[in-house]
Amino acid sequence: MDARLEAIRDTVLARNPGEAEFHQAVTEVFESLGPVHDRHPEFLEAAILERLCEPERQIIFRVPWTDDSGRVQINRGFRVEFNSALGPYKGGLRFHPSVYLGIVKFLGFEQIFKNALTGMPIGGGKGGSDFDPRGRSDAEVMRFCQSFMTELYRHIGEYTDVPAGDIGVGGREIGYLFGQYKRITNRYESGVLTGKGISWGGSLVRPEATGFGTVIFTGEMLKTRGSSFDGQRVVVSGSGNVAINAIAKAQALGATVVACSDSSGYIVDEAGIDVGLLRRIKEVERGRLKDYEVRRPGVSYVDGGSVWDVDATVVLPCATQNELDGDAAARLVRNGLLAVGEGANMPSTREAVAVFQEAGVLFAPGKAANAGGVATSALEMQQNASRDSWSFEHTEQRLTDIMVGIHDLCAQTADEYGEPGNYVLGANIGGFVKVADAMLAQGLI
Ligand code: NDP
Ligand code: 2IT
Repeated sequence: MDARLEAIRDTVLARNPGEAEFHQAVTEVFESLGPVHDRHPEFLEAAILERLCEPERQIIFRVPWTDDSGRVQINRGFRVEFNSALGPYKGGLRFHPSVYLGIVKFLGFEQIFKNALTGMPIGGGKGGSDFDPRGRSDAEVMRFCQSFMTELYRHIGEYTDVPAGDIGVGGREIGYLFGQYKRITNRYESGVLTGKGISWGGSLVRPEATGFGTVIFTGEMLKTRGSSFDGQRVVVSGSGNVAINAIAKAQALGATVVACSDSSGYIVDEAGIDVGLLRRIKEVERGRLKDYEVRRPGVSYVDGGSVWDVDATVVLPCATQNELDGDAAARLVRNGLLAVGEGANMPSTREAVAVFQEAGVLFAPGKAANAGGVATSALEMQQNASRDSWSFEHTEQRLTDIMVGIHDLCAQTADEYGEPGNYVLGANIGGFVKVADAMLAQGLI
């Protein structure tokens, strides 16, 4: 890392002790930014990096609620409003027992650059709670969401901060959150949340957008090597919103997705995953992946273990951070891997990224490859602002154009900085320059 940036990075780490994921995300971005600071010494003089690493506002709050047996439960809520140089804070809410400030800050930090790459007018933010929705009834989830929003409402708004979903937060949770916001504020303010239901202000394609976008971006990378998804053998991790829609799109483009996972294990379905069945189990029944094996002959379910033990030419990690390490990367490379598209945020460890890049594998970092979700959230905000709703075809075309645009920006930026094919460098510099320019123009913010 550039020595000037390393000194700033070390200060950031010391000021934010115990936040391992935030440290990792900052380090990974700083590793790309030396050459930009050679060209733009004004960014250093204006302390852009120091400012970028300090969130504009961090909110931590108590979320008390009552479970179905009448017992009082207490969770912790977070919203980190990281950067508003390009637009209102924008980013999802994650409900998962692992959530703490370091996770929310890593996600919020990544979101700044991701949102900049989309070219849409959105700043970066993220939030969530250590609430675990697994095994909770709809009524419990509703009471939790109502309590969460009873504090959050005063910090958000269509021009201020616009949350959406992430792990553990989908259409059901956004519905409960929106209902409570409307009730407290007495405003039908559609643009305050995205990922809404289609009959009450949501956008077509938003549920599919992250997974579809990841496949579109990865397809553009494959095209640079004269290849495509057609005929690829694909492994996807996770079996949630992003994973399911990535599987659907990859197979629509002619690939065979042979495996996917949840936190308990993985399935191998050599015939290609039956997306209809997977959707029914995960989205309708809220079941586990193990249920898939019972319903489809010839499928094997592996309890525990790593889905990265299954060979593939393309892998799409779509579960969570640091789920693919250096050893798994080396194994995949030995067995003929061509490309990686990160649907999740920071799923590959820094060691894994190094293995992929050294082997010449096409590697799309999450902040570029999974930006289709937030980009379509921005399209949802556009439809809300104009009280309009667009067709599936029109919205999907907009998503495709945005993903191709992000791919080309990353590729061109990598070329411009003398590292053709380095999408990590392209994404980090491409996103950073937009935010840094806006911060310079807006004075000391
Ligand atoms: P979901 O909650 O719909 O699905 C998450 C999936 O990942 C589940 O299969 C879950 O398994 C698995 N998973 C979660 N945590 C772990 C863990 N600690 N270890 C192993 N598996 C785990 O979330 P999404 O699909 O929305 O999100 C997946 C990833 O994509 C996240 O990294 C998220 O930040 C990122 N992302 C999401 C966007 C969106 O629009 N939703 C946009 C951009 C990125 P289990 O059910 O067993 O917990
Ligand atoms: O990580 C992400 O980009 C998301 N979870 C989606 C955020 C959004 O505001 O749609």
